Amino acid sequence: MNRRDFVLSGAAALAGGALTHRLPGRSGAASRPVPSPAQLTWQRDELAMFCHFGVNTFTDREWGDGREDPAIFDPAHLDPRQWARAARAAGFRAMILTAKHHDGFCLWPTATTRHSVASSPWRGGHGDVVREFVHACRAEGLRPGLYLSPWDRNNPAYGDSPKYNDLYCDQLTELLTRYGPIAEVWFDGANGEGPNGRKQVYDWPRFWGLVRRLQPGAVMFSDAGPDVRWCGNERGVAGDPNWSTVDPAVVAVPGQSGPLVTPELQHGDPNGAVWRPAEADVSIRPGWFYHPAENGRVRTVESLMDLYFSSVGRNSKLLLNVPPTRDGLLHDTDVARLADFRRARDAAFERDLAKGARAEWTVTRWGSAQLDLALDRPGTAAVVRLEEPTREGQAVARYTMYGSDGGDWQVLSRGTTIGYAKLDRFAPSRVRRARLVIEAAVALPRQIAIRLYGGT
Ligand code: FUL
Repeated sequence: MNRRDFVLSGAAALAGGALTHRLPGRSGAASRPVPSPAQLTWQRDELAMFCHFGVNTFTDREWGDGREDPAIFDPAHLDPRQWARAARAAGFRAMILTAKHHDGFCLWPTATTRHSVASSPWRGGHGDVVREFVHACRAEGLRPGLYLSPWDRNNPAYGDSPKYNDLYCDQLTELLTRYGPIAEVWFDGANGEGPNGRKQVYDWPRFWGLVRRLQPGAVMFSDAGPDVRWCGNERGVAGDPNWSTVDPAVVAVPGQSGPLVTPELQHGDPNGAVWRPAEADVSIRPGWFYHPAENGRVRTVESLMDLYFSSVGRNSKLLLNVPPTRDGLLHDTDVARLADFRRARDAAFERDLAKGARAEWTVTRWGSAQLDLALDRPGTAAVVRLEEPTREGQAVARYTMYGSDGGDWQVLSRGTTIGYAKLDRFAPSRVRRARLVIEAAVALPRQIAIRLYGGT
């Protein structure tokens, strides 16, 4: 029996999406979850910078206890434009600020509490870090995001659940109505005790509904999404496999734990009913906030490249924290490291041997598929980048990538899921022809785009 139902040839077959095709008699793929436009845009950023900044920056702590005196907040040279320039130069497309961390200190002049920049000496109490941050993002073409910690160790209303939920919604309303479009609202599930020793019961459906109403174009991040999920660790390592679909019942609200939760966050679920891709957050330094003692412990460029491969290269997005100093600037070492990271990526992905290659895409109705490439310019490949057209969902569950220099096929890499992007590194290999074999899929695989990076 001929299992090959459909063959596409020509260089154009490489242009993912340009030659989408549907096999007769199979409609299951159409009913699978697909990303919203906001989720697609979020993932295409690939790289976002996280900025942990606040009273902890001045106390040298990671978690404030809420009793910090606002008088300590006085960055002499605060310049979010410098953060944004460094981010943009390094190829980042979004930036997220801790508008409020667990200590409850608000980086904008809020009407909800006196525990804010308005009570600090910075800019004579007339400053607004959030405003300067959002302006800097816009000026540098970055999409702004805000983190508003639900845990608040300062606010006396915390633990008085209806009252604090009202206050938290007021804070969200200020942040989401004063500063124009916000691309991502970042929630964690932190839920410790407040100043009165009481715990808070958060009203997540209300918070999410409010964000959706005020900023319909924003994505919301948390363990439980609803748009973007945590990858399950703070090491910047997405799962392998990593499905962008999840079962929403397994992680229903932020802050849940249990034996099923971490695997679901890491790997997603091939049969999950909702599209909720993973974001991998990690810091360029050991801590999230700036600590002078960590100036010699900024990640190396090799470590940053490893993070890129374990996040963007595993169908995730990298949210890399680069904490501003007490001066309100990114440290020179961090800025230099970001620039090195950009140079290393530019060098690794400079030459695509598969560009212009003649391609033949074969797919069976049983979910196996094959892409054959005859390279225009044979060369030595060391990295392959695979992309599914995720606008139509995610299908591939297992694949092998082969290369040949004219003789037998050699295995270059094997993998599980592809999704938005999959990057595999392998020992440099001479390649004239390449073959991707999709061995398992949960829906009909769509045209895969391949880039083969290497040199002559
Ligand atoms: C966690 C917080 O407890 C850490 O301090 C940090 O902000 C990290 C990104 O999220 O939930």
